[in-house]
Amino acid sequence: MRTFLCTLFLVPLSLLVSCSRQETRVLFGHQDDVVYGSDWQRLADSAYADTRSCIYDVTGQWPDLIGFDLGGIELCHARNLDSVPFSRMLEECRRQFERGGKVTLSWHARNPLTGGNSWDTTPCLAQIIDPDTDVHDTMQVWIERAAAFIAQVAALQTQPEQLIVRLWHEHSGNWFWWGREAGSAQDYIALWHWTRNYMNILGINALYAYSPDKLTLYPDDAEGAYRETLEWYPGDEYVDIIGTDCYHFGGAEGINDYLARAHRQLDAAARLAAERHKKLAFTETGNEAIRCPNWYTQVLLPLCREYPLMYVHVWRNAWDIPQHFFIPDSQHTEAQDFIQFLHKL
Ligand code: BMA
Repeated sequence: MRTFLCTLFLVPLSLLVSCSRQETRVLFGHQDDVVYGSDWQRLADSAYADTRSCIYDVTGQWPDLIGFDLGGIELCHARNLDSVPFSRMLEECRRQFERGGKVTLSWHARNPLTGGNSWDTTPCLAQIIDPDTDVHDTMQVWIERAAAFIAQVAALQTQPEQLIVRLWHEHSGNWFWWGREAGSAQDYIALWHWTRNYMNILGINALYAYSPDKLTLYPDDAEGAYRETLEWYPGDEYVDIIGTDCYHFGGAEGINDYLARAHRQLDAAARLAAERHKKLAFTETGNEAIRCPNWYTQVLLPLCREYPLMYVHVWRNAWDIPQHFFIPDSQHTEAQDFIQFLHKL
């Protein structure tokens, strides 16, 4: 009887513990996780009967979060800029939502003035937001096309808050046409509002993420980072998740530099998120080709533990670029470290 009572008492307790751990766990995301890896691809147009996953291959667990990019949707391309068919993306979003997972969408849109890619920094932002220009009309059509696809993804959700739409990311850098040097903060915010308002017109049910990258506009201290993060912030009604993108460069010698930049950016994002009652995320990070041993448990894990993150997301294991990968495959020397990292995250 005593054993029975103990068991009765213990079961709910253990359930409680496992529930709260689940709720507070930092989710881990990987770009294009289920459509290709460094040495495999599922890029045919047709839907596959089953799904392969980079994360599942190493850990036996499906990814919490998968990232996909919409670059190319603005021109009605059948595939995105990394050759992922949009039909397949939709199918994988459906499967991910049915497994209870989340999806994050980014958009490497082309330059609407030149037709060049996102990295064509020919200035166009001021014209885009001027309603009297042709570029504005082009952008309106592009936003409509992106929103129509996002609406299809959003409609596949099976649970609340499964879809995250990350608009106009890494604007604080100078590599995208919507970047900091392309126009004023007001121009950038106007583009954000326009895009987001159109998503509202379609009644899209999603969380919206704001994610600067390096912060170099003001003095290299905490206040400077916060000021820059705040100045381009689209506003409380437009944003649900405040994040930052920060990559590790340069192998083991780059650890200190990475940690310094990541702390400064995450501190600023965390402060703004706390003030505005928003969720916080490490929206992109990674060490390309995992060029230092135990990077996941020794560098990324302690960093993530310092912040109340909803998720941390790493970029793709490219099928098309050698050494452009961010999680190890099962044969890689860092596979065990990655598994440990996910257990402890
Ligand atoms: C970059 C690289 C590119 C890719 C782009 C969009 O960081 O991975 O090869 O085309 O993201 O996914």
